[in-house]
Amino acid sequence: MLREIKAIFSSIGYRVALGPEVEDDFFNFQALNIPQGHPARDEWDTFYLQNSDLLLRTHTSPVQIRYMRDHRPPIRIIAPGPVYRHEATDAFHEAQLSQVEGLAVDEDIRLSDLIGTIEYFSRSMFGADRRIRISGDHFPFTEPSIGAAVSCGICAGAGCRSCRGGWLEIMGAGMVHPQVLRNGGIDPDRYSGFAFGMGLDRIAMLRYDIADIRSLRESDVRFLRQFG
Ligand code: 2U9
Repeated sequence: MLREIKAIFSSIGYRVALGPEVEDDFFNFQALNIPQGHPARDEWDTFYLQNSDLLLRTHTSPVQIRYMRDHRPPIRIIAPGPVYRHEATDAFHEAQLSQVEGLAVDEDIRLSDLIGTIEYFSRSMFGADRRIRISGDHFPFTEPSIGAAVSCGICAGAGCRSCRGGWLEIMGAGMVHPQVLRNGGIDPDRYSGFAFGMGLDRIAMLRYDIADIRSLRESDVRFLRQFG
């Protein structure tokens, strides 16, 4: 999955950026408009290292904060890697998951650029016959924030047993909040940017019709054989 996602984004000028899995409070939370004591922290509960300011990152966004501090725009990067959540395991959730986030910062970047990028990604990943649906959402680090869904490959958006409403959520995204740009050392009066995030497991589940996320890590040969 990651190899394909990298190929799709590298075809439109993105580079891969990596960073530490053990992060500090500033890069994982504060720089992303999630101050200490803010209720938004409940959504990204994680594992904390004792007697320190360190934690297991809950998203790869800190990689992009670090990248902005080290590079001048134009910026086009994807940041893949493992992230962690303090979460009970079920058919859709695991305490460790793989994420891919993306960031583009330049002069005159706007929401239509983000939507075009999502459409290009979705057509490349799921096929040119699939449509995308954009809706409003909320994240502390983007304003405005959106959710993107792809039309169901089985019923083409009409609604069926496998998708329920006809649409399957593929990612969250939005325009980078001006304060988050500032936290990355970038002047929001000159530059703007968009960011997006997706769970690799979820993309794999949609692409290969996998019903239970745990199948991806069980190493059951009966499951693995379908991938050749
Ligand atoms: C910077 C600024 C903004 C990244 C974003 C999302 C929306 C999002 C989730 C999708 C499924 C995580 O794996 S998931 O649970 N992500 O909805 N992520 S915008 O925003 C950024 C990143 C970096 C500097």
